[in-house]
Amino acid sequence: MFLQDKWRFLIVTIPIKQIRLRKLNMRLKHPFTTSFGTMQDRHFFITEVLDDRGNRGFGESVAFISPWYSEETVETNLHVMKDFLIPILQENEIKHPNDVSALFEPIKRNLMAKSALEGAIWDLYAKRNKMTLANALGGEKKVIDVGVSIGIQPTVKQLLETIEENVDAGYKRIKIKIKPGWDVDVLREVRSHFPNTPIMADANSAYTLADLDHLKQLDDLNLMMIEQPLAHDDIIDHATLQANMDTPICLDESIHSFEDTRKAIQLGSCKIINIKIGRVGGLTEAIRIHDYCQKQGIDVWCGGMLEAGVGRAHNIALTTLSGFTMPGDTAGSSNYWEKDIISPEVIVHDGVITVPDKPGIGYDIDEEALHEFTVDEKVFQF
Ligand code: OSB
Ligand code: MG
Repeated sequence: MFLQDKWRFLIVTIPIKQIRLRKLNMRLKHPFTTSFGTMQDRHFFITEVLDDRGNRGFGESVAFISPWYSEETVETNLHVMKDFLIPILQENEIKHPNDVSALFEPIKRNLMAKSALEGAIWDLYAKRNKMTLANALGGEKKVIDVGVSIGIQPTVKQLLETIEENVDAGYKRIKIKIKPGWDVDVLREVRSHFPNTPIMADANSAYTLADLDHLKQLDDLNLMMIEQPLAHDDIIDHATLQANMDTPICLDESIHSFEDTRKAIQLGSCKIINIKIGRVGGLTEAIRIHDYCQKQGIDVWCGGMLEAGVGRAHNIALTTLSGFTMPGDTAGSSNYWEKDIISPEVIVHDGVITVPDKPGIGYDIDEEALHEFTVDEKVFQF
C-alpha cells in the first residue's frame, strides 16, 4: 500500500478528453477488382482522440461498406465503437496503448473497430512523448520497401501495361489479383513479359482443395508466394495445399490474432504472413505476431486495405519493425487518390518510402481535405 502510494506520481496516464468519429467518403481514382468484387467509393471512419494538452491522435478503420472481405462493415464499426468500445475507454484509465486491446477483450472480434480506436491512442501516445509512432512501436528502419497490388483488369493487355508502369516507377514487387478464369494463363503471360520481376498472386480465398492440380501449375512460374488461395476461415486445407505446392503460401484473411498465427505456423498452413493492423485488432497484436514470426523465421509483410493517408501512415510506422522482411502493399497516395487527407502525401521513390521523422504518425492532417470528405461526425466527451 505504502509503496504504491509512493510511486503513484510515476504512473502516467493518457487523459482522453474527447473522441471524434468522422465518417468519410473518398472516391478511388480507379475501380479496384478482386475475386470478391469491385469497389470505387471508399467509405470509412477516421478516429480522433484528444488529450488534456490539445494533442490529437488519429486512426482509420479499414472495414468496407459490405462484409465481403470480413464480417465487419462501416456501419458495424459505428455500432461497436459507439455502444461498446468508447464506453470502455470512458470508464477506464489508460496508462499505455498496450492496455487498450486488453480492455477491449470482453468484446468479441470486431477487430477493425478496435484497431481504429487503438491506433488513434498509439498516435496520441507517441505525440505526447514527442516520438515517432515508428519508434514508439520499436521500429528503426528509416526507409521501407514497398510493392503494389494490381486488381483484376478487363484485359491481359491492360494488366501488362499497368504492370509495366509500376515496374518503371520502381515498385519492389508486383502483386496480381487472381480468380478462377483469371489465373494460370494470365500469370504465364505476365511471367513471359517480366521474366525477372518479383511477382506474387492474391486469390482472396477464391479456390478450394478441388483446385489443387490447377494451382500446382503456378509452381513453374517462380512466384514469391500465393496469398490466401483457400477459404477466408481456413488453416487446415491450406496446410494440405502447402504440403503439395512449392510456391510459398501467404495467409491474409485467415489470420486474426497471435493465436491464429501460432496455429497456422504449427500446422504448416503457410510460410509467410500478411499482417494487416485492422484485421488483427490493432498495433499491439500486430507487433506480437511480428515478434513471434521473427522468432520462428517466418517472413512477414504489411498488407493494405486501400487506406487513406492516416491508415497508410500507420502501415508505414509498423513496417519499420525489422521482421517486415518483404515489400508491403503500402503504395503511394497518388496510386489511389486525386487528393489524400494527409500532408505531405505518401510518396514512393524507387520503390521505397522515407519514414517521416515528426512525432506520431509523422504526417499532418490536411484539414481542408478531411472536411471535404467528411459526410458525418459524432463527438464523445470524457
Ligand atoms: O487482399 O490484400 C488484399 C484490397 C482490398 C481488400 C483486400 C486486399 C486488397 C489489396 C490492396 O490487395 C492493398 C492496397 O493496395 O491497399
Ligand atoms: Mg490479400
